Amino acid sequence: MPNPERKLALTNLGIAYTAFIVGTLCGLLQVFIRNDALQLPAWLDYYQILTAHGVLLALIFTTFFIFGFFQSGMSRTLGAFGPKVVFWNWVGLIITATGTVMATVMIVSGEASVLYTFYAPMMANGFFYVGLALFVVGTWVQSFALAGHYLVWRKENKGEKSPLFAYMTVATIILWIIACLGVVAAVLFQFIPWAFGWKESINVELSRSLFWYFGHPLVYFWLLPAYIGWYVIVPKIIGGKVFSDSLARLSFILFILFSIPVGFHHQLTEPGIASFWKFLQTILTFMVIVPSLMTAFSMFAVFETRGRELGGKGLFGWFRKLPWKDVRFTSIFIAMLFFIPGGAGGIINASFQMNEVIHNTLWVVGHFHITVGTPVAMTFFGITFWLIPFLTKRVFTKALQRLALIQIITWSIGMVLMSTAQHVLGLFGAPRRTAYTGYQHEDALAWFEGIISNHVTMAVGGSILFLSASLLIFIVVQLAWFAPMAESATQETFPIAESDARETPGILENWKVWIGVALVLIAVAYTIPVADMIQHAPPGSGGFRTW
Ligand code: HEM
Ligand SMILES: [Cu+2]
Repeated sequence: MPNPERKLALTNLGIAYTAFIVGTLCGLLQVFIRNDALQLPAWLDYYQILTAHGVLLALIFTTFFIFGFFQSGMSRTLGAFGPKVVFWNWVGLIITATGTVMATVMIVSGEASVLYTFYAPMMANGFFYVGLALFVVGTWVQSFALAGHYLVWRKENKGEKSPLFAYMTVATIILWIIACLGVVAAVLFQFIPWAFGWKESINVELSRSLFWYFGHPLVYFWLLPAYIGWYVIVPKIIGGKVFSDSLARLSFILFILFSIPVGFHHQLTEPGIASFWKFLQTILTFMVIVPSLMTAFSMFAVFETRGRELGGKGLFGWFRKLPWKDVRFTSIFIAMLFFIPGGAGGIINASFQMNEVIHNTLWVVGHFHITVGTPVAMTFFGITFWLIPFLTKRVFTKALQRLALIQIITWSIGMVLMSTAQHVLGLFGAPRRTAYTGYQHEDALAWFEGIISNHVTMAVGGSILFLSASLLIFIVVQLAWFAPMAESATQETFPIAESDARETPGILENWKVWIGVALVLIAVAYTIPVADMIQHAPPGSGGFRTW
């Protein structure tokens, strides 16, 4: 791979892992503060740390990692970038980084403790929102640069289907751009004028709905790149092939269609949205189970086929034949296992009535640590183990591989402890996003008398997690600067599985059709309720600083 792409991708990954270590340190502080084991100095606030944790991990770590992964994969599968593609990727990266710095400075200086969902009427310093806007615009520029590279390839290869990696990248980019329209509208037309004092009040309901129009597909923006790892990378690592090219492409299309018109499932307890629209969006939410199970099915089909090729006999003999010692595979396999309870929990969250039980409790925190915090994050770790050495032309040595295995195992143990405790505490009723847990009340104190739900489990889990995160950073630094140089850097160390696209229907790559269908679904799910929110808007709210 040419050096410009290597530099681009490494810069993105470097920023991602810087955000990662600071973000996980905040996580460590949180578990101790919540348990009253740590008192913060007067100049530091729990909600400031929690905002940093959410923004650094859920927005910054994920996004920078994803673009680094996309840039390297697009160059690997479609060929070297032209000078324009390289230039615009840099422009986008610099804008994204500028936005990141701006938002981070605001959080650190205590001007924006509004949590990563920045719900109105809490009001941060206007420059926090400007930072967010720049962040999104920068990702768009990088997205358009990658889409441009893809379009050039298609022009030069008329009639051919694009490589699966590139196809999936374009699908993810389309999802991201459509999703961001909501948050960009809210930030530009509502938050910025309001925070700078040009407008006195904000339509709270509308701002939250625009946020969640973005916030739900955001989780698919994290998940789809992980799925690229599952569909395209893992089969090659274990020596197999993509199970079905058309199934893989169809599942990505379905994710675009069913992940956007569903944001109301985060607002089920909010007044001001008629239950009919909540119900409609709940049904659309459940449609996403279809491509999710398609993904699970095809992954296990790949595993079983390969295990049998390697001589596995009987019902489960193939399972033992899989290359468990290869941490590039084991990491992602464990990530998939975490997604089973993660996905099941998601169905509970999205269910109209059951949401009532878990809404805003620690259950939700338990949920997203076994969805984005492990299946997505650990897939990214697994990709990091070969991607950084590929980019730096170094060797992922045996010693580092052993450390990586320890890292994966400790992350899993820490997460099982922390997330199970959070799920259980949430069922008892413990709220999320609070700096304290006891409320000086015996009922609340009784939550912590269980084996899992005591004060210690979450803190022990969180501490193991932070140790694991530090170990990961040690491995990343070794792979970036200190591991021995490879004698010959081959494309092979960037695993891309063979995928037979001959039978794949051409319509799956007709983006106009799918963007059209997505927009129709969005219009059906949102037009009337959003028009309602604007037409029958209450007086609106001024800004509040709750910290
Ligand atoms: C060392 C590892 C980690 C620890 C100890 C940790 C701990 C926590 C805790 C205790 C909370 C809940 C705080 C509260 O509601 O009061 C939380 C929230 C959160 N965590 Fe983590 N976490 C870790 C890693 C991650 C990772 C890797 C991600 C995502 C990639 C993540 C994403 C989030 C998000 C989005 C929130 C919600 C923030 C909010 O409510 O505004 N965490 N974390
Ligand atoms: Cu959602």
